[in-house]
Amino acid sequence: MPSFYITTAIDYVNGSPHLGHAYEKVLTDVIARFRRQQGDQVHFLTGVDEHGQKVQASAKKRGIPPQQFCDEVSAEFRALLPRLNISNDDFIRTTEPRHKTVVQAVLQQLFDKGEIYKAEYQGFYSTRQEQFLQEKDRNPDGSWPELFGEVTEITESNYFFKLKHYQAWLVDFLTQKPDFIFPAYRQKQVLEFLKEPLNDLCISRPKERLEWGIPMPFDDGYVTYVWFDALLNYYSAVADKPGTWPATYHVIGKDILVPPHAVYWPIMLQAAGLPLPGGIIAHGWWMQRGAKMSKSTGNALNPLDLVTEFGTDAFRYFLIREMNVGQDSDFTREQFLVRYNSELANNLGNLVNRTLNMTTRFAGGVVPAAETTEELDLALRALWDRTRDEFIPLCEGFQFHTALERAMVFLTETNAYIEKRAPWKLGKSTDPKDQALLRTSLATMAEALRLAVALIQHVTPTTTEKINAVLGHQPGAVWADELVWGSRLTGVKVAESLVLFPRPAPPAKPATA
Ligand code: ME8
Repeated sequence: MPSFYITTAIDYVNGSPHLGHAYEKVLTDVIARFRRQQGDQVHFLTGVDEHGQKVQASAKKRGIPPQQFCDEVSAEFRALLPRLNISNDDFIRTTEPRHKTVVQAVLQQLFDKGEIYKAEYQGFYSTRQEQFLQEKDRNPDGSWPELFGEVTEITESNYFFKLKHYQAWLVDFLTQKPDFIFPAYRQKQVLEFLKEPLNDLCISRPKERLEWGIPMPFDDGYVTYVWFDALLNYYSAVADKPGTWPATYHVIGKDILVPPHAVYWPIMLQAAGLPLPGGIIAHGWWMQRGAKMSKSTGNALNPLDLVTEFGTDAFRYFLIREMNVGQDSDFTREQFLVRYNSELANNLGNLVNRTLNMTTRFAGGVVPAAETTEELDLALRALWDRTRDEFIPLCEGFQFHTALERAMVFLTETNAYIEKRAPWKLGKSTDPKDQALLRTSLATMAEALRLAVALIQHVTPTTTEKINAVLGHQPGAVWADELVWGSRLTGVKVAESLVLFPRPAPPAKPATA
């Protein structure tokens, strides 16, 4: 079995999870489920980033020790996963001993090899971004961009990692492997960034300034810079699982691509003599009215509210259908409702209702065998073959939004087939030809429904399961076999009804005085 190791970014625990965090988990889960059903041996890791200034400050604000603060907020992040039906195999916290041990071992190894040195640093520091700034980071008017929050000038001794030494190697690596970063235009941006000379990376923080971190193994007066610590989670989580490293893909947001994932991380691995990951998938941002949704801006939506109102699968479906991986999307409730009503309730929900109702009404609830193959039937089968043959490569190329659009077209056409055949009219006729056509249409709609929900099962796993159950269908182990138009349901007894995607309650009217 080919092994496939996929990770999400690990979330800072300085606030509650929001829609952006939920999206990244769902996207990674959709890829993981897709690969599992393709027969890969998948290992899926997610987790939380618990060290650093921001977490220390948030704990202080709450007046509790940082570990207690992390325990509370991490539990909230972990609890989100089952609500989103995330199929992760592991969940890592950077305060766990298994992680700290590996971080310290890697630091010691790099120190012993001479890849880390001590030097005096004088310059500007952003606490919000936990990074040292350079003159080129200033706005044209000389001020510091908002993003950096409060910027202070400091002088201190620190440990530095020899990033500069690996710059030429990294450029060469990225040039040789043009598909390392998805989407491809982001890889070009990384190469642009690498046209400027790199500075060595300051990877320590003196304990007087930051206590909440992993102590440097060779100098107790310092803790490790949060990014150096955090990036290593991908490796530390599987250090005891032979054959798992390297990761096949890291899924992250575009804000943490350059420099952490596209520059620091490959260089850290190369310096430590570890294999590089297969690739990085950098998704875009969920926005609200043009601004990035984030904890600090205060415009973040709580994903649990939408899951509670519409159900897990509708939420997953919307995120994957709406966003073109790599680009940004504005989140609006109106757009959510449009897709919910037209694609899930009308297209899919109607096909389910019609199939169950008509099979019950005209065939005693047992799916008949198809008897005729007229042009209408052949056209729908041909559309199915095209849909499946396009859908799979689209998913392999992370074009899930277009893949789902193709699945929706197939559902729309299946509903159109039913309209044209009008089984309710055929049911009134005693002509044997009409009766044969009726049986064919019932067989066709049931088969089309079975196929469509098998196709999208990595996006809507629970819905697919529910529909298979009412169709009396037990899917086989090989996904590809499930996608072949056959007569899989002939003679099967179906349920009478299934409520899926109910109409949302209208918003409560404001109380009048
Ligand atoms: O960056 N839309 O943590 P984080 C889409 N701890 N994705 C978003 C988003 C939005 N509006 N806002 C955030 C960190 N994200 C570090 C990562 S990895 C070794 C360390 C994504 O909690 C963001 O791009 O700020 C990132 O991939 C993830 O959520 C965690 O963000």
